[in-house]
Amino acid sequence: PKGVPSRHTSPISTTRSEAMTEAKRQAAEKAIEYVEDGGIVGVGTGSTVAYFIDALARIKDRIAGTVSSSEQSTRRLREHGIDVLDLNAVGPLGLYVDGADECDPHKRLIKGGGAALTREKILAEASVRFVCIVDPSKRVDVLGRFPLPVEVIPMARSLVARRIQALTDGQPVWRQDGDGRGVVTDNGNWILDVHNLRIVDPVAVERELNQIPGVVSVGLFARRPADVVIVGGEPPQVL
Ligand code: ABF
Repeated sequence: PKGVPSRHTSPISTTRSEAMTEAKRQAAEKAIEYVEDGGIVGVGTGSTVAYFIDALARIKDRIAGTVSSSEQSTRRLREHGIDVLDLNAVGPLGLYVDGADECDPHKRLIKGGGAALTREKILAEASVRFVCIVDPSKRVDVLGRFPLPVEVIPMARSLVARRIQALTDGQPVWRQDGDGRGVVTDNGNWILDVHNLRIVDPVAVERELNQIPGVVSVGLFARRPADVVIVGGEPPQVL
């Protein structure tokens, strides 16, 4: 009957989250084009990267292995029978693929929503080409609406929080789980999420916060931004 949407309703009727999920998958699939035969692929963390890992599994015989940014990604890679190697054994990476929480027009990122920022930043530093895969909701003009994750040595949590309040307009909040315990990273550290920042100079803020004793890493990828940003969609947009 006219006007009554059938079961196969048009894309317009999908919910926003379904559209974002589809966009994550589209971006992840597009990133496979950057995988070189015989290469070792750096693999990030998060739900968008999970789609990339699943796509990588289809071509795992074409690569020499991966280096992982988290125990979470390592588990998923190994479930697919994909080799996970030690960064110290492989040297520079030709390609690193990872998600982000926010991406500005200069390909500078906020990352760390998945608590894996430190190893992600190590792999980004080790890679020749960092390809960031995002859904459209991650694109912003100015970084900071997403609270900026900062990994800290547990004993220094309060000191670092005070220094951040002195240095910025931000409000640092200790990331805790449902039981009120601090979320512990793969490196055994805690995380402060800094709210209410408007980061117009991400390189300067990254440098300033990195200096504070007790800070392990800052979830700003600005000194070393992404090289390529793939935004999911039909077709995916390559920036
Ligand atoms: C990881 O994945 C984090 O750095 C980033 O916060 C998160 C993005 O999550 P998702 O892809 O699930 O949106 O890279």
